Amino acid sequence: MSVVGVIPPVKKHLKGLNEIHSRRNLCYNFTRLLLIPLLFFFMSLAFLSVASASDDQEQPYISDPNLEVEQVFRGLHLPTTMAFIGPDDILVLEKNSGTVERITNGHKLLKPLLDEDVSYSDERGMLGIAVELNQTNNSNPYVFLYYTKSATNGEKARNQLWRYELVSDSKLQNPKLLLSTPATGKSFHVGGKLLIGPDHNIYATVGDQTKYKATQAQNIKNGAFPDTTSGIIRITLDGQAPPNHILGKIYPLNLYYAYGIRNSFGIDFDPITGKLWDTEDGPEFGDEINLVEPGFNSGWSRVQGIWKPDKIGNYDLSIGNMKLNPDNLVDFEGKGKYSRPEFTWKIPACVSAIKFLNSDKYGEQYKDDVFVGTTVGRLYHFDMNENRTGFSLHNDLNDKIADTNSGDELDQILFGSKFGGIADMQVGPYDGLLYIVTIEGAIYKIVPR
Ligand SMILES: [Ca+2]
Ligand SMILES: [Ca+2]
Ligand SMILES: [Ca+2]
Repeated sequence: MSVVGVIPPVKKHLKGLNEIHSRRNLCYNFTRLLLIPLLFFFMSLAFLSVASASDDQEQPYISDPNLEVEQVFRGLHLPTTMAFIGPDDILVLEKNSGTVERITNGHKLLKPLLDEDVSYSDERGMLGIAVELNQTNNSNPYVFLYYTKSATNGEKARNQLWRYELVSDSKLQNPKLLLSTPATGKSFHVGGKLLIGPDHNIYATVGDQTKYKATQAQNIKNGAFPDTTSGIIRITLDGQAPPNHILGKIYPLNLYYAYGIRNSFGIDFDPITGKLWDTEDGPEFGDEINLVEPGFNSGWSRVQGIWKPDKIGNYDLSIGNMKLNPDNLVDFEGKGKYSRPEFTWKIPACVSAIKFLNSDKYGEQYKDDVFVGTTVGRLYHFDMNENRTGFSLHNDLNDKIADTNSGDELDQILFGSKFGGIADMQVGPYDGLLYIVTIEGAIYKIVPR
């Protein structure tokens, strides 16, 4: 999901325009999907259970015959992400409604836990959730939310991280603003995926917000000081900068865990090594999976995937030369370190969520493996290499590059398909199963047959 809002009108930019449209067509775009939930509502009247309709090619499926897809719920409106608060008890966000909904035992509560006034153009809206259940004695669980607060009398729209308390499993109260990032560019590449780390800090992805070549966090040496965009932000549960700053002392550079990121909808920690991984979306090329060490520089806007972006009009969108060791990057006095992706797609794969399966529910062969969802309905699976610094890949993928999107080349990592647009994935903390929420409004779980 990418794409600029302003399209250069001049004829010589037609190639760029076509590429913009091809990207739009390749990756689901929230704006295009406004009508789809309605469609699915009518379809859901016909299908009570997805799993039983296995002969229908448009139903989601897993290629391993020992596993199958079961529908948990259908009928959400543009959900973006979810979090468990108990067994069969899920909080899920609706992007445009600005609501936090609760699905308990396959039923949605009539009244949302929260209904915020959000700006929801394009990739803005109610975007991120993380839950910290185990607070100190007798205190309420924390629910963290990332959303685009609507413009109000004179105040511009802002992308904000808030902390709420979950009271009686039914209300979100005592809001505390932890972080406010400028919604300065266009309304794409907002990010907003949230995650609580093993260090009990909260991590948030914030894309470049389509404000190109603006800051040092986009590897522009004479650019503006980083402003919390184009990175992975790490902040304490009280909204403070963690004491062990990575890239510099000055706010908000002291919040950055990683930078050089164009657009990300997925982060997760390896349960074995405790290291962070992300997925990143390129423009017309170069979607990525990265091992994100502290101070990781992903290279944008100098490199995406392993290719240098070529200029079209004002925007670097089309694929340029291979750039394995990009030079002239911003390194914040040696503290930032570039590394190439552990996997990259030459043609957009439309990557979204990334999840480590920290359970043996599907057998030993999947335990602690990586799963990556896409907004075109594909689900990928990766075995880790021996020291878990990358993936175990063979044949055409030995070079860490998917040159095509064909099943032939991707066979070894293609795990499932036809999910619609995968918005988020979670491993159920109570049953160890992989749960998938789709842009079309369904929640699925993968179960052993
Ligand atoms: Ca990168
Ligand atoms: Ca495995
Ligand atoms: Ca290859």
